[in-house]
Amino acid sequence: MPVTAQERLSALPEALRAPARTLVMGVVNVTPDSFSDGGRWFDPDAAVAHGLELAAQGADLLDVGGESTRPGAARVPVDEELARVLPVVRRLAAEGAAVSVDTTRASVAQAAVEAGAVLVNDVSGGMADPEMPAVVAGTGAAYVAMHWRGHADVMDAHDLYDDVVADVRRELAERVDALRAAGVRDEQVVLDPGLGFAKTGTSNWPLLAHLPALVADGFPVLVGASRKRFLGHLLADRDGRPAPPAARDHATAAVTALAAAAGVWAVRVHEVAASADAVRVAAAWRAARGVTDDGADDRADDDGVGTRREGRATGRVGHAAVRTPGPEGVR
Ligand code: PMM
Repeated sequence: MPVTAQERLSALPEALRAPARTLVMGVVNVTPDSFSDGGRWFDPDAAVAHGLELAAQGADLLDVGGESTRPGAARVPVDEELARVLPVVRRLAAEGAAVSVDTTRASVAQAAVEAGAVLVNDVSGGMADPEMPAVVAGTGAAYVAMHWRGHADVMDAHDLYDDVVADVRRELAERVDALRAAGVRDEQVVLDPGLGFAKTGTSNWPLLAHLPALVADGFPVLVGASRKRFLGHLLADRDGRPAPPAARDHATAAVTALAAAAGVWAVRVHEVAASADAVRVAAAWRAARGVTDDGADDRADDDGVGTRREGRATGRVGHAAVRTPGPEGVR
C-alpha cells in the first residue's frame, strides 16, 4: 500500500513529514567526549542554548544525544545517559522544537518520547537493544534505523564488504523486516546508510554516490556525514595529516548539497547555517530538473532533456511507495 504524506512519520509536525526540501537536523551532543564537539554542550543549560541557536539558524529538528559513538568510545551507563538527555529533550520540546533522541537504548527512547521527543534516532537500527523495536512500535514515534555492525569500540573491524552499497541496502532491508515483525509501521521508518560506522575510509563514498538508489528503495533517508573522518582524510594537508573536525564544515555542506540533490529526507549536521542554505540550493536544483515527488531523480540521461519521469516540477522530497530492495544489487 502506498504511504501518503499524512501517514508518513505521523509523530512529526506536519511540515516535516513530506517537506518541500531536505530537512536539516542539528546535532546537540550532551557528552564530554564526542569526536567533533565533545564537552562543549555537556552542561544542560549550554546544550539547550546551543539547540535553540541551531533552530534559529535553520535546524528543522534537534538531535539530542548523551552517548558518544566516536570510534573506540566506551559505553555510558544508562542512568548517566538518561540524566544527560532528558532535561535537554524536555526543555527543547517545551520551546517548540521538533526533538529527536540519539540513543540505542529502548529505555532511553521511551523516556525521551515521554519527555517530548518525536523521533528516535537509533544508530544501531534496533540491533543494540532487543527491546527497541517494541518500544518504537508502542510509542508510534518516527524512527531512524541506521546501518550498523557493532558498537564504537569494535566497529572499525567490521569494515568488510563485497559491495558496500548492495550490502548496506540488504542489511537495512533486514532491519526493516525485523522492525515490521515487532509491529513497527513502515510509516514510522527512516533509513540511514551509517557513514563512518563500520566504514573507515573509502567505503563511505560509494554510499554517497549511490544515494539515489537508497532513496528509490522507498523510505525517507537520513545522511550523517558531518565532520566525519572520511572528510578529514579528503582534506588532509600535504603531509597527509587529516583536517581536524572543525575544519570539515565546508565539505559537510558540500555533501549536504549533493545528498539533498539526490532526494534525501534529512541531513544531520553540527554546523547548521551552511547546510540550511545548501538544502535550499538543492531544492531549487531539483525543481528546475523537474524531479517529481514520487522518488529519486533516477534519469539515465544527464542532459536535462527527455526525462523518463515526466511530472510536476515540485522539487519535493517524497516517497509514494514503500518497498524494500530486491536482491539484484544496484550497480
Ligand atoms: N552519526 C553520529 C551520531 N549519530 N545518527 C545518525 N542517524 N546518523 C549518523 O550518521 C550519526 C548519528 C556520529 O556523529 P557525532 O558523534 O558527531 O554525533
